[in-house]
Amino acid sequence: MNVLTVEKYQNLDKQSFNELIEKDIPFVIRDADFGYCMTQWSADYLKDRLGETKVTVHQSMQSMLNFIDKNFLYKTLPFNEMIDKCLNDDQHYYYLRSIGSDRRARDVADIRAQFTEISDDVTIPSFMSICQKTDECRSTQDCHQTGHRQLFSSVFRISSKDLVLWTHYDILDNILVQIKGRKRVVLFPPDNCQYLYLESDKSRVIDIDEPEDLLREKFPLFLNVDRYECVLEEGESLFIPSLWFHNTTALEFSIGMNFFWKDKQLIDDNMYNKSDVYGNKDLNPAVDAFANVDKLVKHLDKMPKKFTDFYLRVIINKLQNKLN
Ligand SMILES: O=C(O)CCC(=O)C(=O)O
Repeated sequence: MNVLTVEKYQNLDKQSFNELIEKDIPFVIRDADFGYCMTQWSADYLKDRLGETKVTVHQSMQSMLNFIDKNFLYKTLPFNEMIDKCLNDDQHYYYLRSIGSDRRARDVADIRAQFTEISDDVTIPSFMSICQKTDECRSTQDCHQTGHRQLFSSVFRISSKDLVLWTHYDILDNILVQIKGRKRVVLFPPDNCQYLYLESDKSRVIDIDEPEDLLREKFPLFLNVDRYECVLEEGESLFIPSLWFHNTTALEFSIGMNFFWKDKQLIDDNMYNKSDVYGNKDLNPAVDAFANVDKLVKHLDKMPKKFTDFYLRVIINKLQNKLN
């Protein structure tokens, strides 16, 4: 396992930020100013402002959320109660990932629209060139001209101390802002996907810190990963490029948020799934390709094993050549 450090920067301007984004490698910004929230948000402040606002959270008896065993339930409760439970419930762990008000209407998470009492606390720093409702742009075309990034969603993330969120990828670039508490983030590059035992967008390797001998038994390929690590301190923000796998551990009670944006070329080329409210549905051509792989396997299975294996090898070789 190759362990690498995520670089940290400060005093970024538009140009240096864009240059770093272009590299498509995660990096941390030490001093990005997202407004009043950076200094004012605390458990008490949010309880006071958001009081009875209902939120739906993951609740689990185990700190490591496991999407295979489904070791969690969804609970809807008032915001102030959720915060108290995060801090004081020693039987359970809680995780809030805010969502849109109406998922059937394809409503995406928008922290400032869904939590209006705190909407003025959040401003996206201008060096990120993320298009805001207050900006003049009326269309993607306008954003092309202004060089704006297209904001897709903004998500509230609150978790109990020690909560671990499973390794997954998103198809959008995002900035994860850590406001209260420290958080460890481990990332794996997209070309490590063959080592991660994927099930859709998530890795079946739930405990990425298991001792090596156990990993060797259960997930031997996982030992080949390049593991990029950082601890996000309060006030730091992490750029997570699309398709980079990430796994987070709240080292303390944690308050944060993140901003996902869409790639303009992919919007223009109609690549995004229109019903995606989380930013984790694969691009349209990838979905078609997966369906064709299923068909391909069906065709191959019609033949005797000797022929199936032969043609499978020929096809794998053809695909492998495409990668090189
Ligand atoms: O830290 C978290 O709560 C998860 C963050 C995450 O998955 C993301 O920013 O895409």
